[in-house]
Amino acid sequence: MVNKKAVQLENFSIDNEKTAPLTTNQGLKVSEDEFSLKAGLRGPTLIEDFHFREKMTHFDHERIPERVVHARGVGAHGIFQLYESLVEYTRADFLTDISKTTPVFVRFSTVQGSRGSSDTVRDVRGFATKFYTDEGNFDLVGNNIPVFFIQDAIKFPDFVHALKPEPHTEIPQGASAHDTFWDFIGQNHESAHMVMWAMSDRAIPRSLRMMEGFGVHTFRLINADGEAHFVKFHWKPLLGVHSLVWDEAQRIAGKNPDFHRQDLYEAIEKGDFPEWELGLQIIPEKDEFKFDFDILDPTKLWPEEEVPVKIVGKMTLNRNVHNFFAETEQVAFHPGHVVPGIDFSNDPLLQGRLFSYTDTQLSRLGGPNFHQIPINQPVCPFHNNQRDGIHQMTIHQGQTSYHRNGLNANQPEPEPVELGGYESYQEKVEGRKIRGRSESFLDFYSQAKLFYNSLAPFEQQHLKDALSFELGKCRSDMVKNNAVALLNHIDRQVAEEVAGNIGAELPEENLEVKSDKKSPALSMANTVNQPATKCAAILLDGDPDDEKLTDWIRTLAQFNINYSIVSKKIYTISPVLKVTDTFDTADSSLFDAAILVSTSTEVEPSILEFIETTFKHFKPVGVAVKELQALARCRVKLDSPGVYDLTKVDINPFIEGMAKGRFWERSL
Ligand code: HDD
Repeated sequence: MVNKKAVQLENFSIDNEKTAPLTTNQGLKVSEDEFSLKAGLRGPTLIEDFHFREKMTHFDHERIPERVVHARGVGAHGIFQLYESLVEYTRADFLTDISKTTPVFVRFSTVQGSRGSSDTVRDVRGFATKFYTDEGNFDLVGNNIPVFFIQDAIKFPDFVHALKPEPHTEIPQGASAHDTFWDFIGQNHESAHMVMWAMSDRAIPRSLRMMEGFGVHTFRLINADGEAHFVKFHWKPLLGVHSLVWDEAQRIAGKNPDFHRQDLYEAIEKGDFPEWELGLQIIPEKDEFKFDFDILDPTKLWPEEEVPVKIVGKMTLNRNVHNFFAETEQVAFHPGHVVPGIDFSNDPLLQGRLFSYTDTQLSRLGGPNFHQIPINQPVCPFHNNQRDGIHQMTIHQGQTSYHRNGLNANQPEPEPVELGGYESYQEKVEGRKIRGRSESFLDFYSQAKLFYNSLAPFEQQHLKDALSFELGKCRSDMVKNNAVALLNHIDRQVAEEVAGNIGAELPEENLEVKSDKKSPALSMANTVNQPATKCAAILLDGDPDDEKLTDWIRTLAQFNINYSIVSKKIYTISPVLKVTDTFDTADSSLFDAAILVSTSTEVEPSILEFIETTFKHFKPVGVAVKELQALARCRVKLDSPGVYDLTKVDINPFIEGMAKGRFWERSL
């Protein structure tokens, strides 16, 4: 199957690894690139040194402004394949023609930190997908959390100013644990639902490959007869939804700040292509007012038990970028990039986004021609009368650049709707000009409670710990008290525990919203568990039994589990067994499980620490020690859940443990 986007990008690619003479940008062959042109070997550099000046000027201007939010990210190419035609709902060809394979580009991101911040910080993750369809680009610019902090886009600059590092110190980087963020939350109770998600384990994903994605807003699908349905878009990862634990996430932020981007890159290079199914929640127009929330409110989700997710296709990320800047940094998403058959709703957050995204590219990418940058070009032809501007790449031929024209038979001409021209949905709209919030948007707490109720006990505990951590980092008593006052509307017990932990006042009156409603789909405890593509550390202390080790490694490979052999020094044990990491370069936080193989009578402290933190982070531990007394000083006990004595059992139970992932029962 030809990938139209890959073919198009090839036309813009240059393989610099091929032998070619070094030239200036004017094509002049350069004979010397190490020494500037000087007046005498020890003399000053001459201004006529055009080669030096060109090289230096280009370098001086290599950086562009980072994204005002979502600055740190990583991207990959892939394809989208539809399972069944959605012709009943939409006329979009990539959602109706199952013979089509649509190229996609996805960029994942964190929100708060700058380009150089760490991957594993507590934050919402951006999940932006560009579908290069035959009818133009469709961008699904979503997050890994299905709701948002605010209801109206006019508050976005305020929210982001509060979230970002504080203006007087530029602290903290890649963190929301600070006064201005929590001040905003305490003052804006519409954030109640989202902040519960942001404090949950969803905000510290194990891998970008193991996150859900959500379009968040309600959009519209329009079919060929002009009928509309409301829709929410979901991405469901085939590997399941998994998270890190907070202590682990913080360690990784130091041990490997590139943990997520490296994981994505390596998985794709290895052929473990990440996959997500596209799911749609669909509500007929006539049911718009049937729910106990307003479907236009972006702080509300549609419980999957009430509005099932219809799985309609699959996205596979199968190619890394050739050049990070050209592709990942220059890609420009916009929720307003839609195709015929997809339209907006009146969600006031979405409406505001429709302005912001093109606007921001003007300063980030330097002008109005950013759509001509290869990664942003559609794969279908594009013609109009827009002209000139900074970095115009196209040579538009001809005399006319206006509509209507007689000189060029009115070309390019608008296309009738029946032939694929876009038509906005003809919604009837009437109203007075007013700044205000619909009363139907005023229930801030019910779904925050629904989310909390739906979590497994260990997830609830993590959420309370996260709140206590974040608010514990705040310095203002007013900020802490206000945050607890917000929690008091959601869950009294949460408010009480957090207030106790951070020394804040618990309001006298219990204002918690009364509801036992749960949505099991919201808990990560109900996700898919499998061992594939996870990574085990095999820790060697002394000379191993080569045969057994080779056998284990073969079995791990059968389950597509990655591994790394870690020892004091890097060396080759046998043609198939190589130590690739030392106890200095590896850390338990970077692996999903560990096996200790020891022939010593006393295991070294650094190795014990490795095993103990693996255990502390609830991960499976395999132990194959010659002398049990070697473990005397180790806090990992062989009878604990998820600990396997590999001198007694074979590796399979350990692999089942890796599939399960975490043994939360250790903490309860
Ligand atoms: Fe946004 C970037 C997702 C609300 C304004 N946003 C950006 C990116 C993602 C989102 C994933 C990074 C795209 C990339 O990888 O290049 N944003 C969301 C979601 C929102 C949301 C899911 C709520 C449902 N955003 C939102 C609002 C506004 C913006 C309300 C302003 C009115 N967002 C921007 C922006 C960014 C951006 C300033 C920064 C860089 C960019 O657009 O290209 O325009």
